[in-house]
Amino acid sequence: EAAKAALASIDLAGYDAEQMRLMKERCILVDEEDNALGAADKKTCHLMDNINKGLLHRAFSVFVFRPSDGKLLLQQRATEKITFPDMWTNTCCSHPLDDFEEEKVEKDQLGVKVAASRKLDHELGIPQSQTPIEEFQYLTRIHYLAPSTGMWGEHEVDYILFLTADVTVTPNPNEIRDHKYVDKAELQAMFDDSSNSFTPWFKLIARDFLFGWWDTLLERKDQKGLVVAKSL
Ligand code: DMA
Ligand code: MN
Repeated sequence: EAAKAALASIDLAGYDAEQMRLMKERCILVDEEDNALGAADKKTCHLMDNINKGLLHRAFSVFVFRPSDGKLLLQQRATEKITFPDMWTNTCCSHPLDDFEEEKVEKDQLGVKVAASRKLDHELGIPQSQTPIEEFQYLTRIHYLAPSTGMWGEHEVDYILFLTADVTVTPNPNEIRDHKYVDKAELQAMFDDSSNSFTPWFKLIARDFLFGWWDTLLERKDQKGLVVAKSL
């Protein structure tokens, strides 16, 4: 693994072609208060050399819950992913892009919600008709930094979004290796099994927020399904 990482650092051609193509996407650069500062390509944003100099970008982490039983949809990242391959994580993460005007809108966190709907379709094949923008619930933002392997890492202001919806999953194998629904106890059992690896942001969000919110989510079950209070 160390040899692979060392080789990767001198040979970008060793990466998956589709994932390298996606490195040309343009992320939104922000300061620590999440003020937009401009844009830079995804590759530039995810190199530890630049992160160590303070480069920070905007991202989202979406958590999809099934209305019937409140279970959370997890994904295992594909081996092809350049950052954090093969790790289990929340339903979907990515970045609102500077490439799309509507993903730059900050009012009501519209930009990240539009990006979340786009990426739930791209990664999990969930039709966008099943993820209406107005159904996403914004919880909070977290600022975090985490190195991956080799020269890569994350440094983001990450918007946490919840969506309670029945969704049809058709995985994109270039993005995800596996997926499953878990309740709180099943997720805890996965964390306790040392053969599983998890993304650093998912561990952080689970520990600091998710386990607490999950109870509130279940208490608020009504005829429409599970609803998260705006005030959480
Ligand atoms: C990036 O996720 C966003 C967070 C919150 C870590 P990602 O690496 O899955 O992005 P993408 O799917 O665009 O490669
Ligand atoms: Mn990122």
